[in-house]
Amino acid sequence: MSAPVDEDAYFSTQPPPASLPAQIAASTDFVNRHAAAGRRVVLITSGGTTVPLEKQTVRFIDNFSAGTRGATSAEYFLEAGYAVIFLHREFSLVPYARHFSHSTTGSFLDFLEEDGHGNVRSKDARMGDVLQRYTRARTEGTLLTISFVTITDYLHSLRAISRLMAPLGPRGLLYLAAAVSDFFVPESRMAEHKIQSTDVAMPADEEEFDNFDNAPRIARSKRLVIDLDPVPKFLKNLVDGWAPEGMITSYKLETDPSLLVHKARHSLGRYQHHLVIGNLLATRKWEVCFVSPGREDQWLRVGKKDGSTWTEEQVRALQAGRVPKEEPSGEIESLIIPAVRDLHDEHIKTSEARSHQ
Ligand code: PAZ
Repeated sequence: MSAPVDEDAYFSTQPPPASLPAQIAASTDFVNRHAAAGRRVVLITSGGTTVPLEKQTVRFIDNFSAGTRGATSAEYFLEAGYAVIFLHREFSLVPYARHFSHSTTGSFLDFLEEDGHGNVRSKDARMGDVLQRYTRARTEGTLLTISFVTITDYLHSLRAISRLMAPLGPRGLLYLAAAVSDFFVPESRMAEHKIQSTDVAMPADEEEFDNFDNAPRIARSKRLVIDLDPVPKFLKNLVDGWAPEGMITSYKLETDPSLLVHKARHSLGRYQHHLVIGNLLATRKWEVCFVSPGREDQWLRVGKKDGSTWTEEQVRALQAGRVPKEEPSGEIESLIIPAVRDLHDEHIKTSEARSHQ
């Protein structure tokens, strides 16, 4: 079993986001209010973290995640009676608005029409229902959205908010769906200014040696070699110290089907948390695998849009990571969230029984 990572070494050298005090104030109020009402609270992480290459950041490394899993899950958790802290990558998908934002073929304005007198109404039948659900979450104060950009912002916010969830005891749930960078450039090695691609601004006698021509009349491009450190694995700290009573669910993403379940089990063994949801990049909207201690692995698979059942051959193809021709009949989060909720019920029962012994 792995020992928790030394937090101080990381958090004292990587500066927190400027908004952290405001995030803490808003989350404290949110958690205390819902804890007093006996409501469950889920902290959802969503979207990808960036790895800046410069302090005054012009360039950064990013990943594919649009935040679909996190934003969709948030809606189902709200429907299931949870209050939701939605810690997401700035400008990634957010609950409710996700249905109309981020279109690759147009704009959210395409969902609206105007009658010639400045009055606007929706052209899309779903908008009324989505707006109602959004308004309910706003009115009841059950959705708090907080954003991050970099891997360091993310880790500072995750640590601060999960520590604040203590008053919830086992009624707190962490649902870690963000695609978190595994590598980063430590602050101490990060360039202050935009990394230059040529030496054009340098005095002639300071120009670097160029292995094609050591006296170029026109400055030529340089290669950029990036040296990244591994991001410390803080999940054990989360389990043991930051949110020890809450239920902790993490996602595991792979692209190689032969690794998925093995890596999910490994993660569970290493961090001793409660649930790992495995998914393959190509098929993540069709199926996921629940891996939890003392239970058989459970595959959840969404139906097909045409209503027919999956054949054995189609299931094998899915599990081999091949994108099916069939559209999913709905959102797989509609299966995932009730199943997580069932495990959370058990977690609460077990914790309460233990505390009465
Ligand atoms: O954001 P998205 O819906 O495009 O992707 C979701 C996901 C694949 C990032 C998520 O389901 C997941 O697996 N998160 C954990 C990634 C990881 O293993 O670090």
